[in-house]
Amino acid sequence: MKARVLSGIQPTGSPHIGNYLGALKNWAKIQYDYDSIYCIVDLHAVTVYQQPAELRAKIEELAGMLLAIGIDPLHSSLVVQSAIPQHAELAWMLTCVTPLGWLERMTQFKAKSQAQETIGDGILQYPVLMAADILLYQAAIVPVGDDQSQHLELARDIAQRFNSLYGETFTMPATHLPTVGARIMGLDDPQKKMSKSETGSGHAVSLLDPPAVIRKKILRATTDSNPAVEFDSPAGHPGPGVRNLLTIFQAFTGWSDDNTQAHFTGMRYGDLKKQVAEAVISALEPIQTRYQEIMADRGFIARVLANGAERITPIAQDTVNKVKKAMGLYSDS
Ligand code: AQP
Repeated sequence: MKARVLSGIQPTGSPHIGNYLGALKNWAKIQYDYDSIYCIVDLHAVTVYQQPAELRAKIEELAGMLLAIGIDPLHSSLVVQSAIPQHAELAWMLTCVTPLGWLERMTQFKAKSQAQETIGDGILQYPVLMAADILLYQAAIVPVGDDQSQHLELARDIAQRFNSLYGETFTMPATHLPTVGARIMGLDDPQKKMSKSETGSGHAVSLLDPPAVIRKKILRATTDSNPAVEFDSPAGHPGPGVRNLLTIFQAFTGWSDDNTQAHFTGMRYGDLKKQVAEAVISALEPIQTRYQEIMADRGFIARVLANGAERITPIAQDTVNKVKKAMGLYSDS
């Protein structure tokens, strides 16, 4: 039997090259080697207010995008989190075994709670729901970007705590990061990770940006005062902005470190940016074409999501039954 993979993406904003290089590209790559479940995590999205009609539209668009980047519904189950009530059910049971201090320590919680005046309980509970997503399917491998590493550690801690309180119930999930591109930084600020919720127009390259917009965003990317690319210089070059551009280039082209260094050493930043932009444009072009084709058949997307949910609901129910039994909760199954 193949090991199970699970990962998720929020239907917020517009998916960007950070999402693609950190997670989605890996999803498509490993789907044939594992029993794969990919989830549009709309319950996570509503931890921050979402305009309802917009959220509804984004769920379908994101499903279209996941198919366009190569998720194959004959091999992977593509589902929407809220269509499978067992996610929320298990999240509650896991909440009850999770110490509050573990959640308050999460970097994402600290950052998000500082940014808002009133903070919803959902932001605090976010990683417990994520643990439920993973443990519900007894996933062994979770391909994510590096920003999710801390949440994955917490999912393992929660699983361990549950197992030690109530007996072996959950598979321990391992984090799977890409070798290049695990953390793509914002083009406007290379100290911040590229994120869908950042609204600055020069922050992220969306997977649907037309070539002219991609060129403009990358040509304006923040670099440093050096005129040209240097590696391992005493002054600390390449700086974070240039390093980010080189990472984007390598992740899209698959070039090795040696080839990249040999090719770019001494190149002026303007020329580096032009080459990075062209690499991004040519990688995104086939994805954008497929996306337009897929979005012309909304019935197909609905069928893929319904089939995915039908295929994996028995696995989710089986875990919930086990958990209820282990905890002594009432269950007639
Ligand atoms: N910058 C990134 N570099 C590499 N991987 C990334 N991921 C996200 N940003 C980067 C990975 O993409 C998957 C989906 O994550 P998400 O839906 O949480 O995306 P986001 O862009 O982080 O979305 P938001 O809405 O803007 O969230 P916040 O506000 O939390 O940043 C994950 O595997 C993630 O690791």
